[in-house]
Amino acid sequence: MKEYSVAIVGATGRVGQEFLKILDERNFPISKLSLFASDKSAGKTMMFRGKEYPVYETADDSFEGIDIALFSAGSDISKHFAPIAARSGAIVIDNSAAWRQDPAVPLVVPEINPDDIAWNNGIIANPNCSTIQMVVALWPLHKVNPIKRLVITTLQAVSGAGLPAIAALDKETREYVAGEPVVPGYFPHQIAFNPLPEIDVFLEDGYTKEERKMLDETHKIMHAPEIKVSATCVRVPVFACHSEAVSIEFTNPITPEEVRKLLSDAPGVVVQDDVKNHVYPQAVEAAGKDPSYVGRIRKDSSCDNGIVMWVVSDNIRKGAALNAVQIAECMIEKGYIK
Ligand code: L14
Repeated sequence: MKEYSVAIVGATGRVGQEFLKILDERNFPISKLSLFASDKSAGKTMMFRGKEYPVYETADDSFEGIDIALFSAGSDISKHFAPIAARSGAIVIDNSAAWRQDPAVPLVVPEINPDDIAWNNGIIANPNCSTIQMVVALWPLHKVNPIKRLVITTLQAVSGAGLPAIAALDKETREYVAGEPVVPGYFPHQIAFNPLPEIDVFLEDGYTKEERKMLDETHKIMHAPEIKVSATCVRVPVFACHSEAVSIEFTNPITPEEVRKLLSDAPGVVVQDDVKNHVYPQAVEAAGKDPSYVGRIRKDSSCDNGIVMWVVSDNIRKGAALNAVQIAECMIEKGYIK
């Protein structure tokens, strides 16, 4: 099997760490691995397949000879380095929001729109975590019964905001349990025992940018700009996995049984729906796993042709590192990476 020279930009971050784990788990064919991060993390080392790798500061000349560059280091880094990497011949798969709405950049979930990869110019965008886990479960339904409207509430883990946010929830929880004053360690307010309806920046219309991404990215991935979307994205004191309540209005009637059947056959989706036995997706069970789990599938009592469901997935895996690695695998399979 052909092997590839792979670079990870943002290797020491939460998603970077998961990249290493997933590349190993999936036996990704790597001839050479290069790890990059900010100057703060340069000089550290990371283990991969039993070998120690140095972490270098990302620089303009970091990408010579690289076939695949997996980016997860924030939008500013991606804006600067992704075009440089692409120009030097690498395929960039970028986890940031920097390129997702660029008309020249495909935004891909392999279970949904793998064919969009074909028109890439060297950069492929990986969607937002909350959007990915939702659309893998919406697509099989939308294909048979077009979706008209979505109303979503997300409950998002602190891991999405990275290692300092994980440390903050841990620290604040210890302070609370010790009866000490809880000092906010990362978010604008205390996150321990306190949901915050604020993820990413606020926009003019009162929505946050995270909420806006769920609208824009759903449209682009599913090629369905007509779907109306309203989201409320909430940070909750949970370490891993985003949970989402999703209300879906369809064009035609649909029953919970049909939804269960369609989702049972859908790639990347696992139905966990047996409420009599208290079976439904839970963050603590989905952590570290690949699928998007769906349960609490029921008729929406507030409209015709409506379904409500509960969707849980590991935001660092399907929501970030896993989806990006699946894009790379898909590109290898289709022969897009020389
Ligand atoms: O657009 O939970 O990829 O703070 C990455 C961080 C989404 C939100 C993105 C978080 C963001 C996420």
